[in-house]
Amino acid sequence: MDTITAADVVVTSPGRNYVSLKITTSDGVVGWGDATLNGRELAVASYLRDHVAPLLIGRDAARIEDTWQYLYRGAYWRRGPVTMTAIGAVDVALWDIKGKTCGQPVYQLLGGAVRDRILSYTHASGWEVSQLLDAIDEKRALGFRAIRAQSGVPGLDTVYGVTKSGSYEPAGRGTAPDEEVWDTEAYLRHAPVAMAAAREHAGPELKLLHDAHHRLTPIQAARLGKALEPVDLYWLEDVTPAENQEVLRRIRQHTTVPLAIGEVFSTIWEFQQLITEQLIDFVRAAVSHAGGISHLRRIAALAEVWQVRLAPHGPSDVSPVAMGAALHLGLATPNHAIQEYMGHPELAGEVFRHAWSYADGHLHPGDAPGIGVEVDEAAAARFPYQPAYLPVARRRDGSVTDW
Ligand code: GCO
Ligand code: MG
Repeated sequence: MDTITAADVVVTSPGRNYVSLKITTSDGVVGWGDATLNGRELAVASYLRDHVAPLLIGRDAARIEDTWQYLYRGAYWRRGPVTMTAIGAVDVALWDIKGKTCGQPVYQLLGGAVRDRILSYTHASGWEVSQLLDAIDEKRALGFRAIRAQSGVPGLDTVYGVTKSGSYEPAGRGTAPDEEVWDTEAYLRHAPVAMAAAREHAGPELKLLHDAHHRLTPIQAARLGKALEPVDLYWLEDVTPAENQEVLRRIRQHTTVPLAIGEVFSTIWEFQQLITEQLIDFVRAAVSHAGGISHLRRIAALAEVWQVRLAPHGPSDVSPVAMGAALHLGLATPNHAIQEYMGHPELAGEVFRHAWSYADGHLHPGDAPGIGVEVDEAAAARFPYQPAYLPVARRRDGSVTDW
């Protein structure tokens, strides 16, 4: 029996913070998992170090499902992003170990490839609409056939997903979050104009996506969906906070725009109503935040029954380890639709070496045994943790709203 002999947490900040879990076995096999939770990194690091690592020592590394059940059902206080990210890291590290032990890429252990490559989308943003159109051209020149378009909003100084210059990164370094002013009405006036310009510029074939980032009430979401119907979006993302899943029924009554939701959800139970009532078209959970490959695979299987498709979250805060895991799952999952690929800071390339690759608008996990992503611990040590937070948004009257 190959038992777990060590479980170590590596926190590093090559351009942004990442938390990785390293599991070592008695046979000397090392598996890596991603435990990054943007702006709450040290909570997951502590959960793993203080409450999970001691329980893993001596366990059979091959028993991935039993370990998942032990950490989920065995903890009375379960669910929630911190717990599920910690479990996800253990799960991915154990799949990595199983793949390395068998000498197979993980997608082979999941039943083998059902597609040759994975369609990916990236981000294009511009403060002015003309800058957005240039950004779309740049991304198309890199081969992308699916692009998420975001633009600035007249009258606002900061807008989710867009910078006035340089590249966009949601988390800001510092010991407290930046505060932004948000105006939903201004956004609702401008977003349809910007997206119509993007469609007119790009022509009919480009898959265009847009992220409303949880800011709308149900009736505002319905109106935006209707207004965007002529744009023929591939999806409209996170229209409402969606904690109240009932409200999606109202939105569906008014618009046929495809809806994508779930990057902040971490269990199948949070998706249950959304999927079984066909209130969404795409499940956006990340491998790292939704309990790893073992759990996201179950969410995908439930979604398949209801013709809902999987489209995992893949911003810069999903580390190259979780990106690799998502690609193994995507290659082997029939109802996988598309993988978000925002990219990582350049310095992250010094810490994470990955077998997965991008070419011509598509991603592939590669054929290295396991997940195919290794963490260089010496390089990681050169980039110590730096406090960073996602912004907080306030309305014009000063009250806090959803970011
Ligand atoms: C996306 C997301 C991200 C999140 C970020 C928060 O669709 O990629 O909305 O940009 O804001 O991952 O940590
Ligand atoms: Mg999003």
